[in-house]
Amino acid sequence: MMLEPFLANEHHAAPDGDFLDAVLHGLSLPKKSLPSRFLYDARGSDLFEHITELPEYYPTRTEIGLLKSQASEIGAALPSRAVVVEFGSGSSRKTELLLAALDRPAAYVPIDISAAALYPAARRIAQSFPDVDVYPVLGGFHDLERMRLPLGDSRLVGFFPGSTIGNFSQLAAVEFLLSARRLLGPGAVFLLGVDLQKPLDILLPAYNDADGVTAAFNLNLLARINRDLQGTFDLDAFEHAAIYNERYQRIEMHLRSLAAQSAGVAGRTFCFAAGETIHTENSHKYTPEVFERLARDGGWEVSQVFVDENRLFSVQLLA
Ligand code: AVI
Repeated sequence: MMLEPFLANEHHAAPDGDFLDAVLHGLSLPKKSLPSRFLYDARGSDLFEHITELPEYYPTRTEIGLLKSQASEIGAALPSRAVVVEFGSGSSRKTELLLAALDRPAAYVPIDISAAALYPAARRIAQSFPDVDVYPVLGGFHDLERMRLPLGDSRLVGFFPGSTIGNFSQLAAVEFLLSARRLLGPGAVFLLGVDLQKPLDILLPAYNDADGVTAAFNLNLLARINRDLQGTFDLDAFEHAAIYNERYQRIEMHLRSLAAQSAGVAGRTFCFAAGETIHTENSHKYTPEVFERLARDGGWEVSQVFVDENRLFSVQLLA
């Protein structure tokens, strides 16, 4: 049954002013950078979906493989009659696998900032699982403090697949885990996808695929500035770059200026030296030990870790 939509912190639904402020600020910094959440407009979300199907991009298929092959172990580790709360639920593709693994799940609460993704996915889940009550929540997960889940004292299971936690700085990841702990309440458990460290010959192509889909995804940020903020970026004068930062143990995506040039945004002009970059995304890769410490700082203990046979990706159960 799909229940009436529940609106939480609507103001987090990325108003246009938010994008303009972030771009003007990020391009004024000594090291230019833009928040990765702006990669996901309608075109960016389509390109990301395409990325998840690329042969080089191992995380999605490995995580789906884990949720399928270890479904009975995962189901056995989670409570019966659970209420599943998914953060940044998007298309809810992996949710069906989790709900199918659970013993008589009671309800599903998808939380997403995009109404266009949230409601169709909520309707699909409600149809596929008629015994599960579905409460879609329109809101961002950056400010979980203000959310109140209308669920009484059910046993909650947080779900955050995809290794999106890797896109947060370690500080932001800890803050997110602490907020999730408060939102989900005592007795809750949290199932998260966490990408693992691995050799660079696997990692680098995953973020720089042969067909150039990741490059298009990254460059779409400049196209979006041109579209939405009267930008004048010459897209042919920038290239996609994905590098591994050893110190911070993360993939970084950048947009590199191929020449000395300038570009306008909403009437302001920004200058670029040849080779200068705009840093657009981090994707941290964890060892189980480092993630365990991070989880502890965020108020959780790792209780079980599910890993594929090639040790590419993990699904971590926190309690
Ligand atoms: C959404 N997130 C987990 C992806 C990642 O792997 O960090 C985003 C992405 N960026 C480039 N390719 C995929």
